[in-house]
Amino acid sequence: MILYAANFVEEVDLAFYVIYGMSILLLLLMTAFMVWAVVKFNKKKHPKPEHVPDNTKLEVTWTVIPVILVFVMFYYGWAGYQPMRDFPDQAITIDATGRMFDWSFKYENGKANNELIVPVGQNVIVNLYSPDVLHSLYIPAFRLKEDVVPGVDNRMWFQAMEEGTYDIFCAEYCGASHSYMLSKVKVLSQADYDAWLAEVPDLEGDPAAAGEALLQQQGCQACHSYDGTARVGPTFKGLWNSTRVVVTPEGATREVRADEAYITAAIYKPNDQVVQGFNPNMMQSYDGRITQEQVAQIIEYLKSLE
Ligand SMILES: [Cu+2]
Repeated sequence: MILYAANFVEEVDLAFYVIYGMSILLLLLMTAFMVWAVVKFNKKKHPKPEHVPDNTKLEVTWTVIPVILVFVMFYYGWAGYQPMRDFPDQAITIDATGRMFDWSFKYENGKANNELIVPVGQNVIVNLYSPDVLHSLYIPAFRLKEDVVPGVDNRMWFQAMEEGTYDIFCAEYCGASHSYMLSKVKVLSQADYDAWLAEVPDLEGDPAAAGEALLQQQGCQACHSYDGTARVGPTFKGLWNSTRVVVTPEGATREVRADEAYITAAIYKPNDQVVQGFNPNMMQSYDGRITQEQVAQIIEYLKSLE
């Protein structure tokens, strides 16, 4: 028995193989016919043009057969697609937000994560939101791809059938770091999922750990590494208290120290001072998404990164 990662895989694959099989068959038949025609109607054998009379039977045949083939393809395509748009009444609902350039997933109990954690064998509805540009949530192993459009309430659903970890891509070109807009679906057993969902880390009294969790949740690592490599934005490693040359929107450069004021400004008004060598306007303001208190937690975590 073949094991499928999710409920739609079997039908989507069937539609694919039906169309693929027909394409191969048609390719072979047409190529064979062309070769036969080249030999049969060779100019040496037929030096003068000859009148070829109508053949109604032949014309009807080559119209009706392709029409039937196209409808067969349509049938399998529709049979695979229709259930994806037929949403179940009973389902876990997760809000997914795609933004330049990361994914975040919010659960009914308020828990947020930058990976999609789901239980095996349960219906999951994923609401899709984008605050900025077009993205597309693509889970190849589940044969699912749905556009994430600003201002449009789109959604997808699935039922994972195999525990494991699967890739998530953004399948709609959304900017310079589109190809870094990666995440994972983790399919857990029901018990592991329940435990994961209920687990709210107690970060009270540990601002650095709270800051780290927040950066994780917001997907900051998509653009800012922890290990010194430059991505779309500068690395977090060694950032705290370092001296940096920044460029203002007017093009002036100046030297600043990465202190509290600088980091706060970098989160709330990221484009007012862009580190030299990095492209401006790559980051949106996190004003309204990260509180002052959370900025302080992030700063505590950055201090620990030296
Ligand atoms: Cu994207």
